[in-house]
Amino acid sequence: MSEHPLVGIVMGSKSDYEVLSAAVEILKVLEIPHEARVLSAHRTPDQLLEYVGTARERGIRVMIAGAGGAAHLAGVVAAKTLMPVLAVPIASTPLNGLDSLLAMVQMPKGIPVGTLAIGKPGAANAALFAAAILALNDPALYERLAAWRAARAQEVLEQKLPD
Ligand code: RP5
Repeated sequence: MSEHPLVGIVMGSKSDYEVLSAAVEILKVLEIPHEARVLSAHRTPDQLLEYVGTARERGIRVMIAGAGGAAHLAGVVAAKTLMPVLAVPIASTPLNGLDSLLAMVQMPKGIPVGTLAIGKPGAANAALFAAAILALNDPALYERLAAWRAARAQEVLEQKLPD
């Protein structure tokens, strides 16, 4: 997106994008400027810290971090910023994301990470959570988010069961 991004998405590997794309789709629908980067807490720690350390001054207001395995990415991001950090556990190991979920949700007291569900539902909800945070100070976004919710409700009401 050309407008300056409000949401920064980081993921530990390009392989995580299949899941994080669910967040990108929601941000696009809600017209929230965003950017996405592949940055790993253990493979590119210096570049990750540089990115997070300069995010706020570049206008980013919420971070989304998705990773699999030991999944320390969100915790490292949260260690480097006071912005809200939303974590998406990714099922990329034989433990099916439970490893990532526990790593993210069990952050020690003092450095919070808001952990969503494993996989695409969590990625979509991370984007919706980011939208809710940004909507606190953006009435137009609040209206778009309300319309999105209303559309989902309408979808349910229009569902028909077989006779
Ligand atoms: C983690 O290791 C990444 O977040 C990814 O979920 C997982 C596997 O990475 P690749 O081997 O696909 O690069 O760091």
